[in-house]
Amino acid sequence: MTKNLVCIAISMLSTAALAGSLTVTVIDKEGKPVPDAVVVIMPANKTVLPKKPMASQATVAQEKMQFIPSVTLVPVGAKISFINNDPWDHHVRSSPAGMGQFNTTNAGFELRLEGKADGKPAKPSEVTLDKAGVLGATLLGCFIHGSMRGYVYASDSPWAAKTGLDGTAQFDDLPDGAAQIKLWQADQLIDAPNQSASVGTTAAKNTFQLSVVPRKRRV
Ligand SMILES: [Cu+2]
Repeated sequence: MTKNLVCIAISMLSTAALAGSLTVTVIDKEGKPVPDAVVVIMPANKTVLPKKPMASQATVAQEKMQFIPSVTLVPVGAKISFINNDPWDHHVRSSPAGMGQFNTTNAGFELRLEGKADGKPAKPSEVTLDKAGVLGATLLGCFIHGSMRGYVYASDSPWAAKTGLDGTAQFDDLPDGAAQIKLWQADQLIDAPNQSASVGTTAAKNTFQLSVVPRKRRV
């Protein structure tokens, strides 16, 4: 009986230590919510991991001259499958996003993706993001279709999320204590400075405001 009570007490304690919630809101220069921004939390306590880890595999489809999703968030070391669902070919290439444009000196990946034949499943091509320098944002483009733009963001912190349509990213089981918050958004050329948060019994809220209004995606 006593032993059981101790067990319950301990489990309540450990739940409390993991109950820190943090909401990060991203708004643009005009105060409107920004979806598809990547929020990375770096807690001072690195021993606690999320209950639901990020998937180490993701799929980026090419459909109607777009990368879907336009921003893919994965942990470093993840595998990405590229699937061409268009009937025409794509020639996907990558470049560190901070460079602003593609150039020939960077050693990104290149994938020739054949158009999907009628009635047949598209063949996926896989890339593993295990190279040094893959951390952060990678710009995806296409040699054939210059308008195609997409991003893959590789996070080395297990605590990372994309903002939803309401511009928020919600973290519910962060370890208590200090944390740094890093923001990345495709149209924000100069990264906003990191913010500090204090995760604890009261729900923490942080807001980032971009210095730009993100371009609307071509539909
Ligand atoms: Cu293309």
